[in-house]
Amino acid sequence: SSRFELLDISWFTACMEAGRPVDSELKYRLMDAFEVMAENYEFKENEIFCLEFLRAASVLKFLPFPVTKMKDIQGLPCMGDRVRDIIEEIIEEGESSRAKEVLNDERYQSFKQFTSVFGVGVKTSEKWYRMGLRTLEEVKADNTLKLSKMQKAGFLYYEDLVSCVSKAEADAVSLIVKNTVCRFLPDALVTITGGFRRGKEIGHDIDFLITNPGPREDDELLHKVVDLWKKQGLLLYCDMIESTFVKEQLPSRKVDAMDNFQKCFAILKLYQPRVDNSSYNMSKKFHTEVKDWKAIRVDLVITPFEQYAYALLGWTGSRQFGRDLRRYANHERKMILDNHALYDRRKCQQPGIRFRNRKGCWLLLYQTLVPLAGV
Ligand code: 8DG
Ligand code: MN
Ligand code: MN
Repeated sequence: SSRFELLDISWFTACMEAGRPVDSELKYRLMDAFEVMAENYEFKENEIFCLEFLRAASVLKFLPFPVTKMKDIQGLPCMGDRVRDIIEEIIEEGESSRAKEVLNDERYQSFKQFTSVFGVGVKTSEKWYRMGLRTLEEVKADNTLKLSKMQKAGFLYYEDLVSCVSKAEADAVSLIVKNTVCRFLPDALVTITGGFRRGKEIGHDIDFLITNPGPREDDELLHKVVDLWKKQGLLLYCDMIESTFVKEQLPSRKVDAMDNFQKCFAILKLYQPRVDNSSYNMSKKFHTEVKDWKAIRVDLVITPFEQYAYALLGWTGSRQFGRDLRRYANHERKMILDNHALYDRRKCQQPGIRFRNRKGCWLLLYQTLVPLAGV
């Protein structure tokens, strides 16, 4: 039923409180199959089917009991027909023919390779695939392609960027970020967000949220930080996004909306002591240089202090949790949550006005939305 399409937070919380999720071989096999299916739908830009499998994977992940038969998933939310078919097949046959088909699919394999490059998304992959390109080697060999600055960096530091960031590396970068920020704003709060704040051991990047609790604000802070790293030779790439937040602006109703904070998507050079002495000695012998650093993707986001709590919630993720939280706020609490504030729709003096946005989607416009208290 449609009631179950919403992730019921109380049900979810009950599962979390019931203890650690119970893992079983079969559950991992199911989650892996769902993730492959979701990814393939993402590559086909079918957001609805993609989300269906992502939600199903999230539900299984925190299920406090193992799944061994169809009866185990009875009454669970987010188990639509497409999902159930795969569960049934995996329970009976041990694997999913559909997921296997996807894994062997040429288009899926190419998109998987292409999107592993920083700066390459589904749109670019589609373009390359249509041009007949199938592997990253073929892309690299094609010098008619116009790569963006971001994609060039993506290829240049490819090996480092696909190898995951460890917790130790995150801590090392965290020190660098804190030291640099505090040079310019001594009282600034610098917090790791993203996967590492959720307790993950590895990540694809490191996310930071920066705010200043004091009266002082510095619109130039992020520029100063980045400029210093440039001078120190630590900045390998930087894409600065200026803030587009307007106080009177109405919140975005899109479930997947990004925010309007000033931010920087960067690649930093993290110097690492070499553990492996043999290559060092070899290099001394042959007078070649040994690379003693690793390229690391870093996201820096800066927020006004009153919006810090909402930014922290949003940037902590996961993406799926954020989506569900916003859906819950909207449908069950009649509120609107985004990375800037929480708004109560019932406190509106005037009813919302329906209008179509540029993409032709219906939106509700509230003229008198007042954000609830911030930090
Ligand atoms: P990972 O890096 O370990 O792979 O996982 P992650 O840390 O959860 O993912 P992320 O892509 O680094 O994003 C961190 C969270 O921030 C994610 O759950 C969604 C949220 N988020 C926003 N705004 C934006 C945005 O503009 N871009 C991205 N990439 N994420 C955003 O709230
Ligand atoms: Mn991250
Ligand atoms: Mn990130």
